Amino acid sequence: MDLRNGLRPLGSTPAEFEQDLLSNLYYRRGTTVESASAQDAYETLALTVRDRLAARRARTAAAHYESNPRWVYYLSAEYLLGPQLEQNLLYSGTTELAPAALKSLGFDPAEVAALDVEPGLGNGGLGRLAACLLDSLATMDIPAVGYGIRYDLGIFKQQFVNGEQVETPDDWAFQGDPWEFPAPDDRHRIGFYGYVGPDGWVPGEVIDGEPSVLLVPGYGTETVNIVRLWRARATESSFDLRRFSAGQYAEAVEQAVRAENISKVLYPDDSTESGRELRLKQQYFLVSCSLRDIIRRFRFRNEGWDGFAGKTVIQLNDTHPTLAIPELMRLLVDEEKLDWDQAWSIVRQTFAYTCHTLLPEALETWPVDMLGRLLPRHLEIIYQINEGLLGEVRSRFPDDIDRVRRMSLIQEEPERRVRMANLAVTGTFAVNGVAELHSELLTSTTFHDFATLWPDRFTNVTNGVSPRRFVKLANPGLSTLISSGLGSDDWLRDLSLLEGLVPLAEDASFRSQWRSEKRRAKAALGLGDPGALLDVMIKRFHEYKRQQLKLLHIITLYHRLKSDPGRFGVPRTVLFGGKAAPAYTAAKSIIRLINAVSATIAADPVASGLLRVVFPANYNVTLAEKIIPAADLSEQISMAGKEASGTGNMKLALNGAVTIGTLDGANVEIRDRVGADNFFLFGLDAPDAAALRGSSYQPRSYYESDPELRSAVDAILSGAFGGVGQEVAQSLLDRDEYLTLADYRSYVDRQDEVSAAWKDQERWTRMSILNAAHSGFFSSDRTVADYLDRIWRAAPVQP
Ligand code: GPK
Repeated sequence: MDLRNGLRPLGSTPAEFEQDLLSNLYYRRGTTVESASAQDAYETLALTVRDRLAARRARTAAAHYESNPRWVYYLSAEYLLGPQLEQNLLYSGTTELAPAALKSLGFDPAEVAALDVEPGLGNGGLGRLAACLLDSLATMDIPAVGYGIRYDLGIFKQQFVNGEQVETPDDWAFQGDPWEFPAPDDRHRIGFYGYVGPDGWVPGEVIDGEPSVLLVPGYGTETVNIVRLWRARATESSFDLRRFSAGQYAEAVEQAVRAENISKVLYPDDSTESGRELRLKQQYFLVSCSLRDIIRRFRFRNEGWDGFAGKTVIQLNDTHPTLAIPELMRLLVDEEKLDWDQAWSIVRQTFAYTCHTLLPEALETWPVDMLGRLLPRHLEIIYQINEGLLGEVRSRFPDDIDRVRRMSLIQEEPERRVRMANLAVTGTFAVNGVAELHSELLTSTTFHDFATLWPDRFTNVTNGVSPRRFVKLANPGLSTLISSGLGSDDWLRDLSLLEGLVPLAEDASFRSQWRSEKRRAKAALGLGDPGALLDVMIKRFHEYKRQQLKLLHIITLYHRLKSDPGRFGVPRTVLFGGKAAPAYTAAKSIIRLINAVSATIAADPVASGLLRVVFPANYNVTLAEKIIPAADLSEQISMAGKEASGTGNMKLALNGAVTIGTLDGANVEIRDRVGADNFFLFGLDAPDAAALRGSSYQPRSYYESDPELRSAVDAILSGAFGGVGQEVAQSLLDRDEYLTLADYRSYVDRQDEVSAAWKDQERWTRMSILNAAHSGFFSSDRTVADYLDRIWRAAPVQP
């Protein structure tokens, strides 16, 4: 059957959509209009919208089958997909149809839409980047599949109790997930533990990986790609009936529970290694299931192994899926009986690796003992890969023992550990950083030895964000204004067209409409005074990102207000959003202190009208879509040389926020494009910051010589904010690992210029429009185009 035209077309009129809703309500939900709950209505709507995408999916799959293309496979432990309903309404062209049909059936569209829960299957930037890349791959008609883990519990929900972060589980799929297609027949059996016998690995424990599929529609095209998420399932034999009959109920299911724990929970770590065996199990589970699936798909249209690397590129999203390298070696050598060299050449042509960090503590390593116990054959393979690597190093650099020690896949001291980043560089044909500065620092520092050995392997692909998600869906009002200014909405598929807004920055009536959109977005956030400058810092909490610097600025503003209210610059609302890893005590202290400062200012009648600090709990994609359109000022204030790229910086600039930032990550490229006049630069650059860190940095000397800084720090130390957060100030004085005090003066002075610029609203609006106009480069479509050109070399297939 020809799937391209063998399907009955789904309705496109309101009456037909209503009919489709009704049949899903009856036949798939098993209820009636009269007895349907809001949840019934939501699930029915989701199914009705999903059907439309599924029809496109079938046509896409047929086109892919026919053309037998080269595939891009994206392996990622995290995907922060964001709310699915609004996206799928937009991408299926039913944004207007659906609420009208719901209403005419007697449902409240707003109540129904509010039931959509975002799958929080990621921590932060890395997981959201994966989602933006999938969006762009589909939009650009590239045959691609994302592979990940379907965690039962996503990133924890954050609450504040007495200002402190409290984590609760995110049971996101409690009601089931109507967007998912379970595919239990595509299970794969995965082993762990055991020993290596004469015929290869004999696992001591087996579990099943069961996939479900989420549809990933392209915008303005027929293509619908997929992401496959694996869930761990106990095998049939794992239930112990004998024990159950003996009344040992817990013991009877113990093995099953242990197996299914593998996909139980997303590790809420960001950039630091958790060191838990369960996490290593998750990583192996992901790659083993995914590789078998990739091979299964290859076999649809291909035989043998000669063509495999030509038809397949597998992108490793950070080191989390690096075990794919020894796993593919094992499959090829032990199971497919290829010789080592042939297998290694296939592996080396198949994988590519994206590094997302510069923090040494974020480079994953695993104890040799643990890895060898869990995956004995993989450890052997890693040793053999290491022999090849070190042989090459020795022949290129004879007698350079120190180099051999640095490059080895095995760290010897203080404990033997496998260095996953070194393995990832060794087993791939391309390694990229995620912004120009980051990629330069990778080759000059983190991977300097490897870049010396294999210079051609290293490249840069600057991150990007989906304009559909972060402009069109997040900011419909501004999107309409942009389309009317540009005369079409083609910019949603070619973001460089935003340059056409440049002349409109000089058009007073356009500026006034632009301002109205900002005010509207602020009003929607419920932030009171829409005339106040909305100063936004939204990102994970980490000391290198320096929320504590923003906090010192707030306290300084507060002190100025107290001493001379008449002299105060402009009304400001400072908004924080973000979570701290549950075990990251210092970051949690900063959160607590922010909430305490917020309360102190709110309780002060002199200050509260002019300065507000708000910190909505549980920052996630849903909340980001509300905050980003409203932001006037974007805080990108990490210590230079620490933030790999940042992507919030791009989302905010695209929505007309002006950046105050250091020369770090992609800030550098944003400033280059929007122009130095439309960007508030401050602080040490990466070389100067590294030099200061390398010398004997004395944070106290800054404190002692700057009265405003001193009184801000003293206020915290003296307990002026509900008596909390002294440890934050103390650690700044004693260590200040990220040079907060060194950058304080330059930051505060720049903020004074921000306030002065805000007073001239026409000038500010011009800057705001020019930020959006010059940020077209930061579309994830451009990022995908760069990956295609530099790494993936895959071509579009139109359904
Ligand atoms: C980097 F190493 C990591 C990590 O574990 N999680 C994560 O979100 C971020 N990142 C970087 O911190 C950002 O600079 C970057 O924009 C983002 O990944 C996407 O590349």
